[in-house]
Parts: sequence; structure tokens; C-alpha cells
Amino acid sequence: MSNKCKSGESGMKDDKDLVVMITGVQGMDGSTLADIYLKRGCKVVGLDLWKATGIYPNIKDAMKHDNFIFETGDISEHEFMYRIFKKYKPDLFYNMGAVSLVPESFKIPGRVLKVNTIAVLNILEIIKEYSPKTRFYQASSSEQIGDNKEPNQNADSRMLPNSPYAISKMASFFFTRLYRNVHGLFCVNGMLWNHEGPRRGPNFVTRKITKGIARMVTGKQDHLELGNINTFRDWGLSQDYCEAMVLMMESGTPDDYSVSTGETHSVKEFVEHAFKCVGVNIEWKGEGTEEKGYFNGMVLVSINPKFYRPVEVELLHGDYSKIKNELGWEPVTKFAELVEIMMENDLNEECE
Ligand code: F7E
Repeated sequence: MSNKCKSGESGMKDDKDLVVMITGVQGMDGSTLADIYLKRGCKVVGLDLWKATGIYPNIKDAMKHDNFIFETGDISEHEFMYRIFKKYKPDLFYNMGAVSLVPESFKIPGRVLKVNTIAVLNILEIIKEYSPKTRFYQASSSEQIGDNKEPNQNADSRMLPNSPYAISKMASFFFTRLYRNVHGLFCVNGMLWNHEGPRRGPNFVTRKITKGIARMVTGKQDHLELGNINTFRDWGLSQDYCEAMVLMMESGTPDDYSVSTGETHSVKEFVEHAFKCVGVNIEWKGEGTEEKGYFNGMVLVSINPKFYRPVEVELLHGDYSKIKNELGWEPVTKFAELVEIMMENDLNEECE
């Protein structure tokens, strides 16, 4: 166990007095963090750009809770964030709000920089000037690794970002580190490799695959159309990774940590395993855009170049040894079980 996390040394208030602010609260990780803290009896203030409608499920339980407050607003508006800080005086601030779709970031790079970087800088300035005891968590990303194809990547690896998203996240990573080192604030970077789960949005590849297969099983869709299936990702479970974030924020000393499973698998392997969960063994034929996945002579997977990106991150493979050694965190759920959890959830949802 950690030398940074001994009980009584974390300097945290009791749970019932703790105010936790979470941006991007309707997303997969933001909503999971809200549930974790509400369960502990903390007050949770969730921020998002838009208000959930009845069909958006991630915060449906949180919304019913007396300790949950939902505020809408744009985190990149300085006045809004200043007012929010003054009103709630958060003890913990989790910055999960971002433009998070990598291909989208090529279309709106200015907006990406505003939301993913300038907003972070503004929040850090507000904390420095008006709320220096607030602990700040920045959702950093393995995308920052970009073109660096060496395995066992971590927060100290050379960053070669190759998308507006990755560049914006890298700048925020270094601002967060700077405000910790220069201004003495409690700021942590959780650099997270891809993490997924039943709350994942359907535009990300894992959920697109599991939801698509569940729809095929229930006769609502006839095949999957994907982009580059020969890229490799280190996929973990969102719930495990949110627990890592909480450990980072509640340890005695702020630092930067990499969170991953230490395994890497291709998108193609994800497709194969997801189909196996419903008793289908995919057979691949062809190459590049002509590659197809067959079962009993039927095409179940095809490639559509419209899902290709201007540039790809080919290999992500994380090293989580620092957080394991210092905070005692390890991933519970690895690749095969992750796919199975997502498939089971989507089959249940589509059969409802
Ligand atoms: O793509 C390939 C795609 O969109 C994974 C975000 O949370 O993790 C995520 O970023 C891979 C890529 O995630 C499709 O080209 C093939 O190689 O699920 P993704 P991502 O871009 O890795 C990082 C850590 C973040 O921080 C991000 O915010 O899958 N791929 N066919 C496809 N991807 C999508 N989306 N759709 C396809 O049809």
C-alpha cells in the first residue's frame, strides 16, 4: 500500500461535510463519480452544458437524490465558473467535462481548445485566487501519447499528440502540473487509457460494437460498419478507473498517475470477442477497406472509410505501476470481462 495514503494524513473533511463538484456529470465517468460520492453521503454539484431529458439515463439515480444539485452552464465561460465556485465552495473539483470525441476535434479545433484547455486554465486561476484549498482533478488522456508507439506508456512517456483533442489535453496536463508545482495547489492529473462500460456513449467504438450486435440479435440492424479495426487500445472498466480517481484525490500528496490495464487488444479482437458472447465466430476475409467479417456466409462486419480518421493513434498500451505501488490501485476488470459486461448490458437493454 501507499506511503502517500495513510489514514488520517489525507487532510479530508468528513464525508457528510464534503462538497464535490463534477463537470461533465452526464458522461460515463462524471455520473459514476457522482454515484460514488452520493453513496458516501457527500453533497454533489454536477455541471453540464445541457440538461438531461427523460431518455438520458446516466444520472437518473443521482437526480432522485437530495444531496445532488444539477447546474447547467458552459465550463469555458469564466463568469459562470466564478459564480459556481462562489455559490458552492467545492472541496473537490473533478474536471470531466470535455469535447471527448477524437475525430470530432478535427472539425472544431477552436471549440476543443476553448473547452478542453482554456476552461481548465480559468478554473485553475479561480482556485488559485479564491479557493486555494479546493482539490482539482484533471481528466488527462492516453491520446496525449499519440505517435509514440513504444509499449508500457505512462504519464512520463514522451507525448507526441496528433489530434486537436490530444493537443488540448496535453496543454491542460501541463497547466495542471504547473499550478501544483509553482502555486502549491492540490492538482492531480489522472492520465487514463481507454475505459468503457454500459454508460459509454454509442459513438465510441466499444459501445457501437456491443450495442450494434445486441441490435442485430434482436433484428433491428443487419451488420456493423466500422473504420480502422487494426488499431490497438488498452481498455479497462470505467467503474474501476473512477475508483482510481478518488484515490488520487484523497491521498495525502497530489501527483500525476497513469491508469490502465497493462493489456492491449485490437478493435478487431473486440469485435470477435463481442460476437463470441452471442455464439458467433467471425471469419475475416479481404484487406483494408475490403475486409469483411463473415458468419455462415453472411457479412456481419464491413469497413466504411467514412469512419477513418485524418490520422490514427495506432497503439496504446499503458503502465499502471506507479499508482499500484503508491496508492495500491489495480484494475479489477480486464479485456474479456469488460466485453462480456458490455454485451450483457446491451442485450438486456435491447430486449427490454
Ligand atoms: O476509438 C477505431 C478508432 O472513438 C478507438 C476517448 O474516450 O479514449 C477515447 O478515444 C479506436 C480508434 O476512442 C470505429 O479509429 C474503428 O483507433 O472508441 P474510440 P479513442 O479515439 O481511442 C481516449 C483515451 C480519450 O481520451 C477519448 O476521449 O477505434 N475505430 N472503427 C472506431 N472508432 C469509432 N469511434 N467508431 C468506429 O466506427
